[in-house]
Amino acid sequence: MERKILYSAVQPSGNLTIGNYTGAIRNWVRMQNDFDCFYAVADLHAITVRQDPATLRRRTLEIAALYLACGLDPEKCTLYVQSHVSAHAELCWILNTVAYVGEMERMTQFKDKSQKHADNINMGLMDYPVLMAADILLYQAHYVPVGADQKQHVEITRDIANRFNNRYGEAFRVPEPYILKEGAKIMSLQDPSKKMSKSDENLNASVYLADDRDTIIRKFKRAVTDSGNEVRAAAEKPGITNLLNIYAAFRGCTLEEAEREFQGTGYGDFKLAVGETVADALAPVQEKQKQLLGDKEYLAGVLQSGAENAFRAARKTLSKVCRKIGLYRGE
Ligand code: ATP
Ligand code: LTN
Repeated sequence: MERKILYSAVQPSGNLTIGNYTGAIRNWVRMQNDFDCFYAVADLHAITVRQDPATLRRRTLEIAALYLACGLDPEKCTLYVQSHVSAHAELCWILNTVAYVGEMERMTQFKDKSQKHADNINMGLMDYPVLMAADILLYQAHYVPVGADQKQHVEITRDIANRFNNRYGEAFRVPEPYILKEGAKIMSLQDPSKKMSKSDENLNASVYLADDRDTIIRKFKRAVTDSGNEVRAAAEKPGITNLLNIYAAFRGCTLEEAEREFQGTGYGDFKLAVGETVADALAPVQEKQKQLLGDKEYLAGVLQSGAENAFRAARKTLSKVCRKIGLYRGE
């Protein structure tokens, strides 16, 4: 039986947080045995906000190393850098002709980022979801494992695919988002009404995968909670609920199991337990990433064969699309 296809990516727009890990990468690792997986470092997406070139270059490699350190196996899945496969930008251009300005302006992420980067509302920022649609549709993906914040972008990808298929004939599979409940939306430790984000200026708001043990424990100790003293998940306790979610995601248990475990525990001890759990889980990943970054040749090799693999798959879709829309390719 043909294996189903999975596509996902993370942008090298900052240091990865535990949200990126629990919402995305951790699930990618679990799925690599059962699906045909393509995982990219989305550098073309990252430049929609201003990036320092040297930092972007370094981060791209660091994230690739992190993918491997988290357990992605290049023998089982295709790992590559988005800009190494030019078909992404080519298909994006074509899809731009079926995507509407109005629907792009309505995207939550576009609205948030336009506010945050008011001095740089560039065309790429608005076009971001179309490039993401190109990423996914090029590989005929069945599923897109992402955190909850990206659901809207997968939905617009479905709309674009359907619109194209209706107008020009079947060219794309219509993908589905794949969002796991535990860890799909980790909130900021300083403002639990806001998603934890790698580009948050407040360094205490996010726990980075690269943070050392003491830093992790300190950040959890300082996490904003409420004035009560009961460790349980509830709408009026967003800080504690977030910490319970993080704990459940890292322990691989359910929220209810986490609540039961901490019944009667004080906030201080609970926060320490969450910090220690996260630090314990990240230590081996950090060690492995360091080791991998010491072997740049190996990493470059993995990314090169990944890009070749991706290109072979992407080329098929792109030729089909060019044919369907009438781009002259010889008789
Ligand atoms: P930025 O702050 O630069 O927008 P980000 O931290 O939101 O970055 P992305 O590169 O946009 O990260 O997201 C990569 C993946 O991680 C996506 O699948 C996204 O849904 C997931 N993700 C990001 N933040 C969280 C979070 N707080 N909780 C769960 N998943 C998350
Ligand atoms: N926009 C995504 C990153 C991303 C992505 C993709 C995710 C770029 N291309 C394709 C899934 C599929 C984000 O997480 N911010």
